[in-house]
Formats: sequence, structure tokens, C-alpha cells
Amino acid sequence: MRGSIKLKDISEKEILLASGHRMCSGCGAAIVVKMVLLASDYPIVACSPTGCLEVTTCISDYTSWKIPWIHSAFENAAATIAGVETMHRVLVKKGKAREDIKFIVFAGDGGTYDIGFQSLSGAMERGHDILYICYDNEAYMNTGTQRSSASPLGADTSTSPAGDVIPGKTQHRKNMTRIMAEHNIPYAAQASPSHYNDLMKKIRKALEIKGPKFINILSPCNRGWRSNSNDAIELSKIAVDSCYWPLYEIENGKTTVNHIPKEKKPLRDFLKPQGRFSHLFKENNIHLIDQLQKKIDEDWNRLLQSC
Ligand SMILES: Cc1ncc(C[n+]2csc(CCOP(=O)(O)OP(=O)(O)O)c2C)c(N)n1
Ligand code: SF4
Repeated sequence: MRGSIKLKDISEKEILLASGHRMCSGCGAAIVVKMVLLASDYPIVACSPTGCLEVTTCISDYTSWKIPWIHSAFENAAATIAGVETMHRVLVKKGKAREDIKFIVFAGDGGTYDIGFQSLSGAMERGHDILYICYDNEAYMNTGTQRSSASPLGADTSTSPAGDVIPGKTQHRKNMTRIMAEHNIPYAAQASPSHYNDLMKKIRKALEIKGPKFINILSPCNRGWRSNSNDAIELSKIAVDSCYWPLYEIENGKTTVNHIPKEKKPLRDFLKPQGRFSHLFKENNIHLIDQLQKKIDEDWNRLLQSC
């Protein structure tokens, strides 16, 4: 299961998220889910709270998931999968279930950083053997791009609209990966679909570790980010190369940075192609780009020092 990821091997595997789902074309979340499912050789039981991924892959009596998959309420995907994992443990003890099944949550940032936070924190603290994946598109996309605590400073969202009153969101985003690591779980990491090898290796590694694991994966949303529909991979690459979205992992308290850009790109390169930031390039808001850049630089330096 561990070891190098060979494209040839992956290309021969069945994709366990069927086409015909209703995600927007070019949606980062769909790409992420496919990569995660391809990375695993174990049977998986998954759970998703309400959000874009859930509503688009489970329409009426039909589902795109070719694995057992549960839709839970917006606020409790972690509790749902924790319950399933507990039941599985009992069934294994009784000799009624195979042992090697893995349990995964796929949840948006709204369902993770905000409304599902207490159930996630609880499941992590109790030590369930689960992998929680946040596909972070930085807003509540399914209900019309409301700001979440993952939305960056200055983002124009429907509940932090850029205009004469405010210049987009007035707070910085929450550092959820760090917060999860502070639960002293054995594995917390950040990944990006632009670096599929790194992403899939992290999934494979996480699935081998017993106990609670958290992986935060940047998932561009062309609707909410107001970017081109074929930009998901390019944008997530610039996010990594500008250190906006550093690739790192924290394994039993030890931090490793997995990618140090040869040439650190300016944050502007990430902001410019996205309509949600277009107002920041106007003269009266330009100071916000400097503020954002300063925060990125500080966080990046702190991350390097923590290794
Ligand atoms: C308790 C509760 N509050 C609000 C909603 C309405 N709602 C459904 S999906 C959603 C947004 C989900 O956002 P996120 O988790 O970031 O996923 P995304 O849609 O961005 O993929 C909201 C607010 C709900 N279903 N349940
Ligand atoms: S609105 Fe965004 S997150 Fe939702 S399906 Fe479309 S691209 Fe994906």
C-alpha cells in the first residue's frame, strides 16, 4: 500500500466517483475526491455532510458513489463516521466484519471550520480511527458563496460583499490544519490537487496510521472564486508556489514541509485571476494585498521554524 505512486497503476484503477454527478465542470472538489479514492487500495466507507459535494453526488434515489457512503447533517459528519467506526470495531471483534475497512469524511470548509467543528473536535479527541478530509473552497458555496472562517481577508462573498462599506471579508482565515494538529492527533496535513503525488502519498500514509487523521485540501471553486472553469489546477499550483497554501504534514508532533518553492511567487499572482479579489487591485484597497502578503510571509516563516 505504501510506496511510490505510479501513474500507470492509477490509470488502470476504477474511479469510484461515477461521472454524471452534478458538480460544476472544473470543480476542484470533484478532482480531489477522485484522487483520494484512487490513492486507497482499502475498501472505504465515506460520509459527507450537506454541501456542494453531497447535493451533487446524491440526487433523489441515485448516487455517484461506488462505495458505501452516508449523507449526514451539515453539523455532524465526524460524529456519524465515528459511530460507524465504533460499530465496525464491535463487528470485527465478533468476527462479523473484515478488518481492513477505512472510514473517511469528505466535508467542505463550512462543515469543517464552522458548523461541524464541535463534532470534529470531539471525534479527534476521542481518538477514533478515521480520516477527515476537508475540501477547502473557502466559502459556503452550495448556498451561494457566503463567507466562512476559511475565507481569506478581502474575499468578496455574499455575506461580506465588497463595496463602499467593507472591502470584502474583514478577518483573516482560520488556521484549521494547525488547530487540528493541536488536538495531538497522530497525523495532520495540507495538500493540493496540483501536487497529486504529494496528495496521494499523504492519503496512503494517513490510511496506514491508526487513530484520527486530518487532511486539509485546497479545492478551487470557479463559481465562488469567479475564475475560469479550467483553472483549478493552475490556481492551486500558484497557491502552493506563493506559500498561500503550503504543503506540509505534522506526524506525531513533527512538522515536515513537503514543498519549498524554488522561487516564491507573489500572492498577487494567486489573487489576480479571481473575480472575488478584483476590488483589491483598486487604489483604495491595495493596502489589503500588502496586509495579506505580510500574513502569508509570517505564517510561512513560522512554519519553516517549526520544522
Ligand atoms: C444546520 C444547517 N444550517 C444550514 C444549512 C444550509 N446549508 C446547506 S449546504 C451549506 C453550505 C455548505 O458549505 P461548505 O461546507 O463550505 O461546502 P460547499 O458547499 O462549499 O461545498 C449550507 C449553509 C444546513 N443544511 N444545515
Ligand atoms: S459551486 Fe463551486 S464547489 Fe460547488 S460544485 Fe460548483 S465549482 Fe464545485
